[in-house]
Amino acid sequence: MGAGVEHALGLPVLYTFRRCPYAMRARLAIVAAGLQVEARELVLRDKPAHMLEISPKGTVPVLWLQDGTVIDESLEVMQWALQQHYPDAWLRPTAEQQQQINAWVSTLDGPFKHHLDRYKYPNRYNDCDPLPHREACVNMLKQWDVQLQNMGQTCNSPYLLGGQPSAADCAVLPFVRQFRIADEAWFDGASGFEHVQAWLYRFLNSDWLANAMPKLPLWAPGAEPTRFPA
Ligand SMILES: N[C@@H](CCC(=O)N[C@@H](CS)C(=O)NCC(=O)O)C(=O)O
Repeated sequence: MGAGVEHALGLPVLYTFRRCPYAMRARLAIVAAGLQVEARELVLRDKPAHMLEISPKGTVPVLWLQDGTVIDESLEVMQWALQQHYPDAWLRPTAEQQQQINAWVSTLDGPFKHHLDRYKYPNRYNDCDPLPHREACVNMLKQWDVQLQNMGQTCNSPYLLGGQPSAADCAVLPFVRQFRIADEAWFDGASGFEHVQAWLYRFLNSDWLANAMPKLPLWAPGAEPTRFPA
């Protein structure tokens, strides 16, 4: 291990990139659980050697616990955070609901992300027309729209699994937010997924999201450690 990379604050270390939806998923769960970590903000084109040493696959988020355990999948970081402290105001999924969450996560991390990248960054791909990819994302948004519509029959502010937030909202939110950012005016004026729009706007105005999205200084070995949340 190189110098200046140890757990300087006595807290777990989170390698993170502000805009990455997977890292956002991890930060949202850490905030919801009321935990604190040392956040090491990076840029993807210049990943810290220590991060690559503990997680050679080179994706964020990476959580490095004080006992040396490495958790380098966003869903597992989310589960770790919720195991430390389950938020009082959150719904606890039944086994059946957990299966539903897992299915949604597979959709997000698989086809949704595939089409989102091609919609948002068509220039990175050969001969890529973004609009069919936007349409493919919309078709997936519509399944969450039906779900939110059904949940809204019993409460005024529906979340994906009922009247309270859960890991489902935490996992889905960063991706829907990123989909909107690709063309905010289009998203805000689009029809066919109004329940998803209303659900997203509630989060966009929430302290939860604001607290999970601070602008952090770039980390380098030996840098002043940054607490997250502050
Ligand atoms: N399955 C991983 C995926 C994480 C992922 O792909 N993160 C992207 C950033 S959004 C990344 O680090 N990509 C590496 C790179 O672009 O070099 C997870 O859920 O944590």
